Amino acid sequence: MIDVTAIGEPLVQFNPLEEGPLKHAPLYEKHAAGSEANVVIGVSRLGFNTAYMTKLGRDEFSKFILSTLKGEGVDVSGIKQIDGKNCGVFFVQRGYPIPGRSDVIYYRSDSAAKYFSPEDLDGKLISNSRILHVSGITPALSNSCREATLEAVRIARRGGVKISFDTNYRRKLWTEAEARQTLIEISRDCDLLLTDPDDARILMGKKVDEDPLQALDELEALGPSTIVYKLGAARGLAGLSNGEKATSLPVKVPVIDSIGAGDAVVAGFLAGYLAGDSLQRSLDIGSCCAALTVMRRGDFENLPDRSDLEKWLSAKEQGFEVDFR
Ligand code: KDG
Repeated sequence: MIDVTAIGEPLVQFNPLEEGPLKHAPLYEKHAAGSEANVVIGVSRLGFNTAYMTKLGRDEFSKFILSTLKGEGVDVSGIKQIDGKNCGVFFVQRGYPIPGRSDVIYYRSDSAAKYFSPEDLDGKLISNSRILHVSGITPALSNSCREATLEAVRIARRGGVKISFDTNYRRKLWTEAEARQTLIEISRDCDLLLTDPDDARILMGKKVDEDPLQALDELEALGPSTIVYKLGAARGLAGLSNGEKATSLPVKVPVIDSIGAGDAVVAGFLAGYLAGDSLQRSLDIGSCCAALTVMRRGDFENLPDRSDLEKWLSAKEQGFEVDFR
């Protein structure tokens, strides 16, 4: 049995060693990335079985992505490699023009993953999973990716597989008007909705309540029984599960690269959910994963294993005044 199967587009990330405009960045680090790949890697590190479905090419970057996923223990039997297309790439611009914020510049418009279609879905893999995880990025890539995402959700529904959906609206891929219907459709079908105030506005067609606990009530009307509301580095997380609500305050950490924080929240929360942890603990795990991720370049490298997670959670309880020697 697989705990979490995800579909999405893995990407190679180039992250400059220095902050500032990319035009003046001479040196870059190469990382594997992509929202849903980050999530399965995070869940896998916390001790669960994961699988990933996508299309890659046969280029060196596709080989790099494959070996990274395998190395992190992710089942890659649902990944197809095709001729003539390459793995997508993106660059991160850090700390400019807004200090502490990162931006992404994509080179992915004809990537192999864009050609993923419903025929590429491994229905058995989905039905054999406890959770199917999808995000709002995949349906934005192409019509066939949109169809594949919706079909994966239907397969999961039929098989009683829980659906986790991170709205992840990416304005560089589609307009709000294009995204809205699809995001609403998946939100109505999902069991776990992971979103933030900007995406919630798209879903609800209006600004949601400033008070996160009220906003959760508005979002619950869409249908999901569990919601994680990502409020950013200053406000942390709020969540709802079967009528119960909780919040998790963020820990202030030095931010090197904010990209990947949202996926880290999803990975941590899903790990808590799968373990049957309380809503509070699941949110706290998500919050820990996000804090660790932003402290270095790359989306998932800093995600914890079980033992580092427990160290963090106990240190947090003691106000970080703890000596592990
Ligand atoms: O959440 C991090 C992702 O944004 C990054 O890895 C790139 O998947 C990506 C995307 O489509 O923006």
